[in-house]
Amino acid sequence: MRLRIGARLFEGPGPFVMGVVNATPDSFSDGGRFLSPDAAAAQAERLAEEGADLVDLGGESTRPGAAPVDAVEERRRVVPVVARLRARGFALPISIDTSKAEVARAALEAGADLVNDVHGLADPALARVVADAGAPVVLMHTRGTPATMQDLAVYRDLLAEVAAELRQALARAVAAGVAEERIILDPGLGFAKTPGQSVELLARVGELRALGRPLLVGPSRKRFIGHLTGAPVEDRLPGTLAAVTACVLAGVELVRVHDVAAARQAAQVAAALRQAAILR
Ligand code: HH2
Repeated sequence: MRLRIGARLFEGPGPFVMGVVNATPDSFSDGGRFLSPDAAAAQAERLAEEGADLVDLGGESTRPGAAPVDAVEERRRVVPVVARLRARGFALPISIDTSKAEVARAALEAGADLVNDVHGLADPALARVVADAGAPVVLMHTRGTPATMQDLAVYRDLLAEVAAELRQALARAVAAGVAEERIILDPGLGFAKTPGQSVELLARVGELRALGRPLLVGPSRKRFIGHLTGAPVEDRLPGTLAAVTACVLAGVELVRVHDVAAARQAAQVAAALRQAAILR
C-alpha cells in the first residue's frame, strides 16, 4: 500500500497496527473504561507506546443490539479526546470510527486524519464530508444496523457477495468524490456475519486483495473467537493473535486490535514468515 494518513506515509505491505480506543459506556470488550476524555487520551498514548501505527477512536458501540447514540452525544465523547491528543503533541494519525457526517466533520476539524465507517459511506452526507476534507477512509462491509444485522447474515456465496458489496461501496465513494487511492476496504468480521461466516472470511481474506485496495481487518476479541473456544471476551487475546497471524499471512496490510503490543509481535513474526515463503 501507499497512502498518506495525516503526517505519516504508510508504504509497503505493513503490517500496520491500528489500536482501538472506545470512548463509550457499552462497547463489547472495553465499554466504560475510557469514557472520560482523559482516560481515552491516556489509552491512545499507551497504545502509541505499545507500538501502534495509528489509533481508532469510537464514540458509539456497533455491537449487535447496541443502543444508537445521537450525534451531539457522540461528538461530546470523541471530539475532546482528539483535541486533547493534538494539544499534547500526539504524533500518530487518529482515525475516527463513526458513521455520522457531523461527528466526522468535527473530529477532522479537531485534528483527526481518517474516517473509519462501518457502513461503508452509505450516508451521502458523510461521503461529502470525507470527499471535501480529502481524508482517507475505511469502508467496512456490513448489512443493516446493529439491531438488524444478525438477521441479514444470509449469503449464498459469502466471499463473492462480500466482495461485490465492497466493490459497490468503493464505486459509491468514488462517485461521491473520494479519491480511490485514499480508500481502504474491510470485510467486517462479526458484522452481519455468523461466527462461522467470520471464520470463512478470515480463512479466505486474501481473495479480497483482488479488489485492488489495501485491506484492514478487525478480529480483536470478537464473538467468533468465543464461539470457537468458549473463552469469555476478556480472555480472547490468544485467539485474536491467531487471527492476526492469519490476516498477515494472507497479505492484509492493517489489523485493528485492542491489545497492540501483543498483536504487533504476532504480526511481525507472521510478516517474516510470509516474506520467507514468498522468497522461496
Ligand atoms: N469492529 C468494531 C468497530 N469498528 N471498524 C472496522 N473498520 N473494522 C472492524 O472490524 C470494526 C470496526 C467492533 O469492535 P469494537 O470497537 O471493539 O466494539 P464496539 O463496536 O462494541 O465499540
